[in-house]
Amino acid sequence: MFTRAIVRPPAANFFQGLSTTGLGAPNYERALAQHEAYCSALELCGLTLARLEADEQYPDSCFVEDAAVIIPQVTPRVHRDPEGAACHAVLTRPGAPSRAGEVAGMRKVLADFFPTLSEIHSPGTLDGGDICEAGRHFFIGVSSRTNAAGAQQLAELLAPLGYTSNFVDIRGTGVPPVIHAQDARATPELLHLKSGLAYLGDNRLVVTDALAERPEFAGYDLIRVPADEEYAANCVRVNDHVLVAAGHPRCETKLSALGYQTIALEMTEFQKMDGGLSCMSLRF
Ligand code: CIR
Repeated sequence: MFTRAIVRPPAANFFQGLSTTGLGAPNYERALAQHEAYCSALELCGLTLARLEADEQYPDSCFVEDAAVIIPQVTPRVHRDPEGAACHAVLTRPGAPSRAGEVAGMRKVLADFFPTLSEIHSPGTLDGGDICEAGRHFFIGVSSRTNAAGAQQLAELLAPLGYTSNFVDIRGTGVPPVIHAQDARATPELLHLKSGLAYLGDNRLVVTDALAERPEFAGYDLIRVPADEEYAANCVRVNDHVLVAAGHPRCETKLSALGYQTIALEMTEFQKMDGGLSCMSLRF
């Protein structure tokens, strides 16, 4: 069970963030409204939010997930939160130079919750969006943002905490080189591993077609998102609910049919900036 989440709204210069989608500039007012609805959904799922101030210095800083990785406790030797959430936190070293400075702000916030923080060091780079926890196992995406050194450092932090891990190289992996009406992207490559993958618990992974055949995911029950609903692969299980991007009805229907209570959230403005549901919060 998650009890908390850290969130940060987009700043007025959100449109200056990184984007490969070719979907145009985000509308700021609409982005704020979508972010607020996202926060309300997390609260509905039972989470207490730490709401950070918008930060104009870093136009991508609303994507808080990329600056840290939270590792739930599986052994008794890590910190136990007074409210019962027990985790270990790792500060990342984002692969995009324009985002490197986001970690300093995250360090301050996480210090309120975690007495000690681990971190990824040079030459490693790692974005939280490449890290997919699946029970006692972590999939670590190697991407244009997360390099082999960063992936290796995280694997070495995970092992003594009781987690296995493996690397999933997603460079060159993505949607087929066609422009879908809804999910137009200027590049066929997945930005992050979780752009195409989500773990729902119960040995279930939500995957795009591009990842479905990968040997790393053999042995899991795969929920394949329809080819024209690829963006919805980045859904998030939060306690008794699954957050899913609105406008992907077949994916939502598949999840409902499996018994999940879905909450559909408008994400159009964040999608324009390559962001998905998971990257807008750090949950623990
Ligand atoms: C970036 O390119 O870094 C941002 N515009 C989007 C980051 C999205 N984060 C994520 O998927 N974890």
